[in-house]
Amino acid sequence: MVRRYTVAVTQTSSWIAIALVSCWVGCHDAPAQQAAAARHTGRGRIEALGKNTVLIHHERLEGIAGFDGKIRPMDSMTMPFAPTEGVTVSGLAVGDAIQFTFEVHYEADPTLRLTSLKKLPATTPLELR
Ligand SMILES: [Cu+2]
Repeated sequence: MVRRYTVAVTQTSSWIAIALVSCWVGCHDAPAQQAAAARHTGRGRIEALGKNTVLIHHERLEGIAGFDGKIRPMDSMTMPFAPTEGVTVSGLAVGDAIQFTFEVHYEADPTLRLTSLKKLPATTPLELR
């Protein structure tokens, strides 16, 4: 009787442990994916225009979620972005100053997706490093 009780408690503990681990993994995935889909705004200069890519030398960006879900700034650098449906690069050229919005999707390809592109006046001062 005592032995049967012990077995039952042990099994229950195992199920609770499995449930806790599942929750821990699940709870840690959820915020990272939410942060990944966040929309950001940046400014920069077009370095290259490809069929499915816009290479942008961007200014420092604030509040970008990393792979680990942690929010931190991203220094000025050059990165490739993929324009999403409806975002056109016609009328834009290499060297143009632009303002753009984008989303980061670590779980999918392409990771960096341009959701809007706007040409800025050529005289716009940009802080590029
Ligand atoms: Cu970057």
